[in-house]
Amino acid sequence: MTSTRGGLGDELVDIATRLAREAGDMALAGRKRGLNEVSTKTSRTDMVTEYDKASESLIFAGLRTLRPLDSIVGEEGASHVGSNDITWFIDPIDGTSNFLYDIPMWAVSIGARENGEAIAGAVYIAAAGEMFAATRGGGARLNDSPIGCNLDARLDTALIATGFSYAPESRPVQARRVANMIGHIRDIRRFGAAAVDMCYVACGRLDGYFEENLHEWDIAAGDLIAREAGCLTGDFRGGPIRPVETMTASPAIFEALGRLIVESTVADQQ
Ligand code: 2AM
Ligand code: CA
Repeated sequence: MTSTRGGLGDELVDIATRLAREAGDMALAGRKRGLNEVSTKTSRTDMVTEYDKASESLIFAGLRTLRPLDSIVGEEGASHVGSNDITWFIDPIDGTSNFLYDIPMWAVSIGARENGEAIAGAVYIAAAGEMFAATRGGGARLNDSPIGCNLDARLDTALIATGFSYAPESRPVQARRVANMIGHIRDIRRFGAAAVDMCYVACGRLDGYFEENLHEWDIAAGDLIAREAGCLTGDFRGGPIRPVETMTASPAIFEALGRLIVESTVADQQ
């Protein structure tokens, strides 16, 4: 049977949710038993565990079996160059520091793009049993119920999440920016998992989120889920979302939040 455009999104989101749940439940069970292998990647605080690798292997194997012609890019190195126009982006554990410290704010994130445009995505917060999912044009869901962002947000009462880079030299600049912003909003949250933050904006648990220096696999699923929930996503100055500069917010505060971020940013004084 030839899939229609909508049909393809449904097929891909079914695969994404199934594999995200399987991988997340496996990692959660493993975390409860304890970790044996913990090492660092790009900096002394950028961590990887055996479950980042096991989760990615499980998802990669599933995608290769179910979607043999698709391309695959994974954070831990999984890679396949396919022969059609679908590419999958896997973050096998988003929020690895939380996973390491046994804080429940981590997720498996799987997003699919067709010719570069998001078509399906799933973010599974295993410790909470929460599956966020979306298809292009089909809306966003949390555990099969439709979700929407907080359309009544105001900047001066907005709850905003952010993250700080793993690169030590970027962190003081980012911290000063937050210090400058914090008197103009309700408060700041720093949960430590980009995909979770984007899904939280999507379901109205946050009013906005911004972060720098991410990667495609961090945002591929969360961006679609947020947009399908009625959020706007982009960079800080009204351009398209980019992993190096990511903002997700209720349309009611999107522009004002971008302005506040830009105005609050002061270059490193050293
Ligand atoms: P990870 O847990 O998969 O590494 C933390 O601020 C969030 O940003 C997490 O989602 C983390 O993903 C992600 N992240 C990805 N690259 C990052 C980087 N270079 N610096 C900081 N956080 C990064
Ligand atoms: Ca990760």
